Amino acid sequence: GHHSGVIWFTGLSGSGKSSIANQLNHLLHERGIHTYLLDGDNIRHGLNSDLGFSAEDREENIRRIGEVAKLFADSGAIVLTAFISPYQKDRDRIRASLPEEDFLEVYVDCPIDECEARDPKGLYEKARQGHIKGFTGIDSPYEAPIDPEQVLHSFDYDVKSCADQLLVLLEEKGWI
Ligand code: GGZ
Repeated sequence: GHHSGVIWFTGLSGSGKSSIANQLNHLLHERGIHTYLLDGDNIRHGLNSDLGFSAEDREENIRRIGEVAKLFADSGAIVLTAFISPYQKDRDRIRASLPEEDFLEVYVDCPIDECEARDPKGLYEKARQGHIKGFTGIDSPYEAPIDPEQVLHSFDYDVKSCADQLLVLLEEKGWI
């Protein structure tokens, strides 16, 4: 058996959160571990399709995701969440609502210049041109985690390597 809990990825748009979470999800499945991945594809288009990117809407987005993550963790899964989640207090609130050993905050730390150079959806360019207002890292804040369980340097290490670092963490923590 494995330990259930929440692996909470946070980082800028384009930092690699989703790719790393997907890779880790795959590696855990290979080991027969029950996981569930929450990301923009299954949350912002469905449950949270009523929410935008104001500070209030981001707070509510993260609050609901935290509640859903807890439900899946209760069901026995290792839950992986991949959202910018820019505010420390919102992440702290979810941490505080779970047993201490059930929450791992993972900071996907990538320089904004690199995120902007990648710009997979062209959103940074739109933000620079003023076509998107309140874009994280451009004209909306990102609060880097103060004391995360893991920092991943996704500029220096590729997706596979970052996911492998998390496997080591999960083994050390006795989750797997
Ligand atoms: C940041 C935005 C914005 C604004 C649309 N600011 O690269 P992506 O496209 O796929 O990741 C970003 C995603 C962020 O949604 P989250 O639910 O993770 O954000 S939060 O945790 O802050 O609620 C980006 C896209 O949505 N996007 N507008 N203004 N990212």
